[in-house]
Amino acid sequence: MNPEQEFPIRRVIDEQGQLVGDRSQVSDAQLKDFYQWLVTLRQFDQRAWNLQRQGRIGTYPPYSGQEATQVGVVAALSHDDWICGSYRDWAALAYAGVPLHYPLLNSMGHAIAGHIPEQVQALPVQVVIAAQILHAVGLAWAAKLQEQNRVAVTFFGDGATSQGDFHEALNLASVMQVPVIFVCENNQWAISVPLNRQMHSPTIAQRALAYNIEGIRLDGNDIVAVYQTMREVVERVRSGQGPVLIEAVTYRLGAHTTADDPTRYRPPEEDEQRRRGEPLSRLQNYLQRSGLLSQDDISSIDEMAKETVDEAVQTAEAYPAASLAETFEHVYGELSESLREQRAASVRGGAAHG
Ligand SMILES: Cc1ncc(C[n+]2csc(CCOP(=O)(O)OP(=O)(O)O)c2C)c(N)n1
Ligand SMILES: [Mg+2]
Repeated sequence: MNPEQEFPIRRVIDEQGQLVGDRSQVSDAQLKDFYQWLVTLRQFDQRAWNLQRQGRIGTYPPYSGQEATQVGVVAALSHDDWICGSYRDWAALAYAGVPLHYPLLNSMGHAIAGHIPEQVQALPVQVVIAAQILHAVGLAWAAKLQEQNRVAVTFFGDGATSQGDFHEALNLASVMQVPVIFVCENNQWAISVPLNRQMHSPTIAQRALAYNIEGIRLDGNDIVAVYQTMREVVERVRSGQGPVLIEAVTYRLGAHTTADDPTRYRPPEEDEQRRRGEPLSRLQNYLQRSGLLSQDDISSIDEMAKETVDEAVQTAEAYPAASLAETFEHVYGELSESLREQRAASVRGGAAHG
């Protein structure tokens, strides 16, 4: 078997922004809406990075480069479907309806960032690598037992596929035939560990074979490929045809988090080459080539995005500073003696971040 041939990368718009496939399942209006989202999310992510550098928020994990996968996947879901992601999936949550300022609150130490608004069917972001994959299987299984017409989607990284939780989740989902879609955001790196040191198999999609479920590999920087594939997959999974594993091949443009410096471990030539496929300029090139976006449109969308991001920052910064005592809430029903002592000490010590 040649896995790269068995699991070819699905692509509709290439790196230069040229149409190389069928885009009949996505309207011009939908594409322009995606573009606005991608611009806003990219600006937000860059602003969050700057805020951390200015000491206004704590550690932040940027998602730049992965917006097309996150937005394209969520766009194909219904409001009732579950979303279970990691710390890098705030773009997916924003598109699903979580207010844009939530990741800022999260990086400022506010527990409220873990409280997903009622109208959004999502779990709080998960930091324990791969844990959310099992949670998604549980939610999907529950939906099946309760005969709800819902699917669950879980996002996770390439590194997460080395965890036992990933394999347990795929096995259980396959045995119970639950309506879950596994979306691996293969951004090529697990902090400083490259993909080829993480696994010997050339693709992640081929792992579906071991569990006898469908595996699909697609260009995660091509929002049209992501959205159209997801629409097809959601329909099949919802109709009870079992789980699907999607490998979205993408790239983390920035650092792992604001605490990381990728220039210490990424070869510059490879970095340069991978960057060329990034999702925002690709979509912009395609829209411009097709006459769907003018220079004026680009400027006004940039301006609107800036206002939206400014507002999000103002909203987050209007919260009173988080107290370190909040750290002790929402984890244990009852605190142990030593945690009670730590909480008392933290209250004497002052605010959470600075
Ligand atoms: C169970 C567990 N082990 C280790 C870590 C430390 N850790 C945080 S992020 C990360 C790498 C994850 O890489 P990947 O799954 O590719 O996701 P990405 O950060 O690239 O989105 C590791 C090992 C953790 N958070 N949880
Ligand atoms: Mg990764």
